[in-house]
Amino acid sequence: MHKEFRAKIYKSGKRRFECKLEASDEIVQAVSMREVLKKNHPVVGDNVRLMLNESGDEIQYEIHEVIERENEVYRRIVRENKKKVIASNVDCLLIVTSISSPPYKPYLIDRYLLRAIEWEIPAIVIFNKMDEFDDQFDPEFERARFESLGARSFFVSSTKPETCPDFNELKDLIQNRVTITLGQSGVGKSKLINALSSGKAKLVSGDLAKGVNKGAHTTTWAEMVDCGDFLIVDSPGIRSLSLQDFDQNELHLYFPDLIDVMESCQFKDCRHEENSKGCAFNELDEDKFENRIILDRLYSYKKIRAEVEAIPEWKKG
Ligand SMILES: Nc1nc2c(ncn2[C@@H]2O[C@H](COP(=O)(O)OP(=O)(O)OP(=O)(O)O)[C@@H](O)[C@H]2O)c(=O)[nH]1
Ligand SMILES: [Mg+2]
Ligand SMILES: [Zn+2]
Repeated sequence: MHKEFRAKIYKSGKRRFECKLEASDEIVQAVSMREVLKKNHPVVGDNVRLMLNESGDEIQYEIHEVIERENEVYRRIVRENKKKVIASNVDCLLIVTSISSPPYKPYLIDRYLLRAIEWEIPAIVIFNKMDEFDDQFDPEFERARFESLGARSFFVSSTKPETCPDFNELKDLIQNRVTITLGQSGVGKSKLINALSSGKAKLVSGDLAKGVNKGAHTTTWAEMVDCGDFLIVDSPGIRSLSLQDFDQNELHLYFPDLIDVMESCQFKDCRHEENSKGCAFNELDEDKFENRIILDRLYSYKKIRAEVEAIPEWKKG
């Protein structure tokens, strides 16, 4: 006899999956039918149809179908030239960065924000480790950089959340939603989830590798963390975020904050290089705060453009 259930994937493995049953909130282990694995390997966040197979002595839950995904959070594996889905059906991305160590990398955040636009998932930038703040870091500038793109940002300390006014506001914002933390190893993704969950989650976090200011890749699998009123997917640190599949002719569409200046440039097919006299970007008054942001973002755009231009067409698939 077969009984049917709806469930959500909390942890995904090669063939075994941890799922939460929709009707009872019970966590169960399930195996996936081979046809399902071939078509769409289930990932964290997937809603699935399970059957309880009670034939013979064995009683087991089997995944018979992955319900169509609303969205996918993925990265490109350069070596294999394919995409690897990390999670699905998320309402919001928490792009986490540290302002101390590992050092803050604005251009890496820009890359995540490109994907956020592509996936059509709202993104929030989390500046973590504010307890280690020094004036090398300019919060006002960095926040404004992402604001012009429509991404909100929060300044927090995951080790001392009670000291940051932004913390409760962030918590309010993610109520009743499914979010995912993304970012380099060691920026404090797991620690942040523990802090946001008010003690419900006890994820392991790891010290930075000695002397090199790099994370130790403590989290190795994505997993759904139940924080009571909201769900957060903790994900493993990503070393670098490949954008090799982007089309160089469409890249500007992912920089909505630059479009106005780009369109006002009098030169057709302008590459907005520093030495092109009369280019709209070179006419900007650099003393103005907002122009400094635009020029910094232009720098980021040109860096990524050079990178995608160097990728042969056949590798973009
Ligand atoms: N000072 C300070 N340290 C922090 C903060 N948040 C995290 N850390 C420390 O940073 C280190 C890395 O934290 P994790 O939570 O493991 O970082 P992660 O992003 O989950 O790293 P991976 O799982 O490797 O991707 C740990 O030693 C944490 O205690 C913070 O707000 N302030
Ligand atoms: Mg972690
Ligand atoms: Zn120009």
